[in-house]
Amino acid sequence: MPTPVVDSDSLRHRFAERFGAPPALVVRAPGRVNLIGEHTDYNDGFVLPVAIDRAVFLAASLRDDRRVILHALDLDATDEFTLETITRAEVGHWSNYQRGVAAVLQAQGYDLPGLNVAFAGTVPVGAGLSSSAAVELAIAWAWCELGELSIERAALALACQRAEHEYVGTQCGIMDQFISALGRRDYALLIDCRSLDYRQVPLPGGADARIVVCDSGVRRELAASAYNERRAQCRQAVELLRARLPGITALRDVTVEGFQAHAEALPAVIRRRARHVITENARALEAVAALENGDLVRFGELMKASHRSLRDDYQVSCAELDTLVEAAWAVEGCYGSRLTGAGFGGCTVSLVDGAAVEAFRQAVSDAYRRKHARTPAIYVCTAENGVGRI
Ligand code: NG1
Repeated sequence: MPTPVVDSDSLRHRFAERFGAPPALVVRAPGRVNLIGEHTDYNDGFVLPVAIDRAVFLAASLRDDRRVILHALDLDATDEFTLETITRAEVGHWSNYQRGVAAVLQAQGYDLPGLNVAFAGTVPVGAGLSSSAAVELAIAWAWCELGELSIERAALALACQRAEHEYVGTQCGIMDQFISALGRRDYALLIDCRSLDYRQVPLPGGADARIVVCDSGVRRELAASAYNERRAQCRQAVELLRARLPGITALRDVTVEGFQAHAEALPAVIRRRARHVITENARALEAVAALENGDLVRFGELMKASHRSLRDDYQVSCAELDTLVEAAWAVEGCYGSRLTGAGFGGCTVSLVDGAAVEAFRQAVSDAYRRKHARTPAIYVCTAENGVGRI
């Protein structure tokens, strides 16, 4: 394996080794963790992600032709394409992210220069911390700066989402690209996934509470098919509820009270799926109010309720995630904990008093080792700015 690149100095050095001169710029694009609002984005609902201090770092300089030379340092792999006619690499190839971003920006009328690029990252791949969006935003930002393009951050996020739909083939929501573009140090981002309105929500200081991510190490084989099945069940719930609640177009439009009045119209499984989404939207909004009032205890309770709902109603948890979450709940100084991302593996997110972090790390690791004979990777995260030059 190549030596990992973990900071911008080593990246500059590796770029110069590769291309014979230092880069013109280095870009950092963060991964993310979602604090609450799970499986709500594709139901036009609310999410509350944070950009974290694990990121993709990308070094670039201009070329005087229209080629794009890409070096993926973590993979020790090189690829290139021409901006004259952008083609897709084979399905699953890492360069489809950069190809897709280039193709979408050019289709939007932007004139892109050729680039030499080297990149590496500290976002674990496939853990649900959104390394894909970080890769997209990093290259998009390099084109903005070196090509002197003036594109608003929200528009850049939308272009990257389109690249992922059209070039990578993942029908993702807008949460990941939005937070990688619009994150702000010490803030979470409330996103209305229907209107795309957003609001920065201040987080408590690090001594008061830390965001701790625990990676179960379980990769999410089941996730893709189950994810599509959940999406279909949500659409079915909307169809059935529309007979009683004319005018609704997504579960976002149904209040908790409206749901309770009409829940019996739904078959049992669909009812549980809908109940998760509808109550999760309410929890996400209440969680924002709790943060704004400095009420971390209430915020933590809402995280716990979110996990129970994901486990029992949406049925996207697994034994490993439940172990991590229940061990976290038992730690004094842990406000709350829940699975984050699509589920079936990946990570949990916890809010932990700054003074309790070491005890938390110990207790959760011990419980996980006892029950599943493996050690979870634990990241104590800070909330960071969105994509930008460093
Ligand atoms: P993760 O599991 O973090 O990739 C997925 C979706 C999100 C959202 C969550 C569930 C992709 C790329 N992302 O996140 O848009 O729907 O599940 O809240 O599919």
